[in-house]
Amino acid sequence: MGGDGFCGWPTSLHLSRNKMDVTIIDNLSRRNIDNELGTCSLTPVATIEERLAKWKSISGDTIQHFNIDIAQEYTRLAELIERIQPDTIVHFAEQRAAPYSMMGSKQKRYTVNNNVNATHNILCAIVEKDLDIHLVHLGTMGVYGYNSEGFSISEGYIDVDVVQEGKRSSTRSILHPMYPGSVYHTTKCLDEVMFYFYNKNDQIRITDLHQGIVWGTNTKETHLDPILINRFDYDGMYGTVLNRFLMQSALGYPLTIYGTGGQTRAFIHIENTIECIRLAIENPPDGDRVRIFNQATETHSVEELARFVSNLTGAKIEYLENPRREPVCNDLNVIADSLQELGLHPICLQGVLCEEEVSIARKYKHQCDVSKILNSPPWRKSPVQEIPSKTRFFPQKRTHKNRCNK
Ligand code: NAD
Ligand code: USQ
Repeated sequence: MGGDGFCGWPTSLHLSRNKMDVTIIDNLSRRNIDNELGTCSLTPVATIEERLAKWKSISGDTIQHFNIDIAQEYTRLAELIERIQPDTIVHFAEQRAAPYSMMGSKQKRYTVNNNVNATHNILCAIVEKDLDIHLVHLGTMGVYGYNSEGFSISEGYIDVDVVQEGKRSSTRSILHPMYPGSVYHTTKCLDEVMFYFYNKNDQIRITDLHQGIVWGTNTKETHLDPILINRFDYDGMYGTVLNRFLMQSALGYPLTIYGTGGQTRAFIHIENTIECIRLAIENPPDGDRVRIFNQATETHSVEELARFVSNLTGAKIEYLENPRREPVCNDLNVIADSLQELGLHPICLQGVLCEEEVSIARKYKHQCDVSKILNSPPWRKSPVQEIPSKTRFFPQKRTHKNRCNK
């Protein structure tokens, strides 16, 4: 579901190359949102028909595409799932831009209706058709909020002692508290609650991948032909921070730090994204509870990234008023061991990979509409206030093993 998008397209090719039969369901809404916003990918994205025909001619493998709005067309979705009876459904099909979800009430309502119904319709169809399907969902690190407050963010669950009337009960494992920072991130929290219920009630086997910010463009498979090239979003709605900085340096545009740049986030390269999804499919859970993996390989502050890119390319840095409501800085330590235990080989921030991105951006810079670089909406109508960060420090429990370049 969502196999025409930035993560879904290279994953579809990677799974197909790894001898899996892949079917894409995608209503091409991401392409339509580009039309609505007057934006487009920096790289020239071929039509889905051209993409799939090229893949067949190169690999000999057929990937079928069905244009179904999975949030609105429940019957078509359920019938197709029944017909195909897949072992696994990988679910990317949601509106994924936090800024777009904060544009106005139309986009807020679209994001909630689309994302919540998409996820619920898949769950409902699996139950109605009585199929044993492993659902792999692309969730986000943003469900946790980004402040680890001296602890490391665990993979989905935390152990708590409940104290009532002065008495401490036994330890319980509960879902990590949720602190979404946008309407989009809120829908990912709602997804988590639906997964919890359908796993408990119907024993659906679910893996929820809490993914950090994805960077990079091409993968081994999308490199095979220009028609297979992946999207490169650079605009202020869908472009994510590191890819934006790399594109900005290619254009000679200053690197746009919002606020202080003290916001720390988790990151993962697109090659690692597709590897993680394959590993999750090849190693399905038993279904005792929803399996949650943190899908990230490193953490960096926005300012660190800007300095890294600036040192590499000579780009200037500009500090802008932050359109978002977020703390001026935060401390983020993440546990992300499970996917490495399954065999993930982390790809961390490296000059050579960044230079590859810059050269893609240079090649296609004529496609850039500079007026779309700073089109992010403010999170609130009233002037944005900077939220002070919390300065509570606890002893560190575990350090982030995957952290590099920090
Ligand atoms: P994307 O917007 O490029 O791709 C999503 C795809 O889903 C699009 O092709 C879109 O047309 C399709 N889609 C959306 N709603 C649909 C519907 N109702 N019916 C059918 N198809 C629909 O996004 P992406 O960057 O590929 O992200 C994929 C998933 O990974 C999202 O769920 C996102 O929340 C998650 N994620 C992305 C990132 C990132 O940095 N890109 C990071 C963490 C998590
Ligand atoms: N930022 C800048 N300058 C920019 C763009 C962004 O300083 O030009 C800052 C933002 O203020 C924010 C940080 O960079 O503090 C990250 O912003 P982003 O746009 O790169 O990422 P975000 O909005 O968090 O969303 C992206 C994906 C989303 C995914 C999420 C993972 O679009 O689908 O869920 O990353 S995570 O951040 O871990 O929640």
